[in-house]
Amino acid sequence: MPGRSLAAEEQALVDAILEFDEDAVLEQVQRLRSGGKDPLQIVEVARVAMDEVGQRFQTKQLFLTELIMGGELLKSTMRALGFATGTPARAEGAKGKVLLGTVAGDIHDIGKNIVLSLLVANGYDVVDIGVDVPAGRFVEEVRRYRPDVVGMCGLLTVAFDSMKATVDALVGAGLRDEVKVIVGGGAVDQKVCDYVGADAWGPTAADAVAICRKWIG
Ligand code: B12
Repeated sequence: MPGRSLAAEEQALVDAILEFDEDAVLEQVQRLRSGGKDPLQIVEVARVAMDEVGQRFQTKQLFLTELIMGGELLKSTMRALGFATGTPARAEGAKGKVLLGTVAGDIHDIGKNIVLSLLVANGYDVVDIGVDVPAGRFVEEVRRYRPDVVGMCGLLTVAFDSMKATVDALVGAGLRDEVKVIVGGGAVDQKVCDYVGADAWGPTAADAVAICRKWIG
């Protein structure tokens, strides 16, 4: 949540996550909800904490077990907020069709599942093809499902090459002109978007919906 400092209740949620205290996390989430805070804003507060967990992991102040605990804690938070946490999922919606997956080599899916929940809530027909999805599988699913939009998620640096490989595979299969491609997750930015050859990227799940809305109504 760049550009603004956190309110006391938001900071309390960040602190509870950094202490890996699930009861306190759920209590703070409840408190923020009762105070009228939007679930998506709460996700972005939780993201501040997860960025810190990631930093501490990188600098070896935390270990893999704690990274896993952080992930589980975040999943409980998402469940408490009413977002989907499982894969794969299919929802029938009246608007356009979106194919969503985390690219090859990457299993991070918490953010992807928020994007999924939000698209479904906004009336889109979404097929979630899960995590660690090879380029060829994206191509197969585009052929089968004929989506308007392909959404790729990836948090690892190596995921950027997988995203590029997926776009290249769509070009190779003659399908690139039939779909719009959007990328997101963690460190994805405009540079990554250009590198992989996507049409757009979004910093948050809400952006994913806004961009799909612009493209397919
Ligand atoms: C939780 C976590 C895990 C969990 C994941 C659980 C799960 N089911 O997803 C576990 C423990 C499994 C894990 C494993 C690993 N992780 Co990890 N992980 C994280 C952590 C702390 C949080 C990620 C997260 O869920 N954030 C919260 C969600 C809500 O944010 P988000 O995904 O960015 O999604 C938001 C937006 O980006 C957007 N969005 C998401 N997807 C999409 C898609 C589209 C199309 C759009 C438009 C928008 C969009 O919407 C969301 C809401 O706004 C990050 C740190 C970080 N800064 O992200 C490290 C991090 C991503 N992990 C990292 C690493 C190194 C690993 C491991 C390699 C560790 C290891 N040694 O095994 C493995 C990799 C496994 C693999 N092959 O993928 C590094 C990656 C470094 C790099 N540059 O490559 C990070 C950055 C930590 C760090 N600083 O070192 N990890």
